[in-house]
Amino acid sequence: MEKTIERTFVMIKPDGVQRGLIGEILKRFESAGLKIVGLKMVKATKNMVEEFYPKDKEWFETIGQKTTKAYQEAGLSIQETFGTTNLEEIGKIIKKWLVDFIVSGPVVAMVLEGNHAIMKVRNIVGYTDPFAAAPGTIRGDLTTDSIALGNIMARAVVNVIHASSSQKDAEKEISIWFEKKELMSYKRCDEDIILGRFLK
Ligand code: IDP
Ligand code: MG
Repeated sequence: MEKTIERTFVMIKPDGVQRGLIGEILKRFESAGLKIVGLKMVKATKNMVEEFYPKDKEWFETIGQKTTKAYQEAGLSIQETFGTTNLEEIGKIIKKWLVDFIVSGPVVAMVLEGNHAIMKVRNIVGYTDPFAAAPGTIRGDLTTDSIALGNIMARAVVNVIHASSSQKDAEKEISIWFEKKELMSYKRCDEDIILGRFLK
């Protein structure tokens, strides 16, 4: 297999399932030429979701940074909502909201395979904050929540979908949600065209 072919983990969050968006989302990935190699509906446990989302300082701070940026742009006070401006502490508070959100209903877990699949899927998914996500992306087209509103209401941003953001995360996330035997190997009938192999 070509070295640029990757596998990535994607989860349709409870809001996406409850709004009947499973088909619309699968269609976007399938049309882009990504191959579904694992797929199931899961009611996740708290432990599983806590393990799934990172717990390193760097990740907490990245979340804190996104929040701070959204707050500055909306002219709101971080201190007032979170009682702190420390990025790591903000990240930890948001992770708690996030775990409660993900266990609130069934999710659809999947593994997608394709050329540069990790970044390709992130591009199709769009930016974390649906308010700032580009039109054409899943988060830009299919929802209107925002980081500012989520924080004011003390809940996670309701943004339809999760996708791995690096090779390392993809490997870890796939292993949390899927057993090896649940991942399939097969050939899409249009695979040679999608990957340009028909020219060789
Ligand atoms: P990503 O889902 O685009 O990779 P991350 O920074 O990894 O974004 O955050 C994970 C999830 O946490 C987001 O998809 C969103 O549901 C939630 N989240 C992130 N930042 C905030 C926030 O500032 N307030 C509330 N929820 C947030
Ligand atoms: Mg992430």
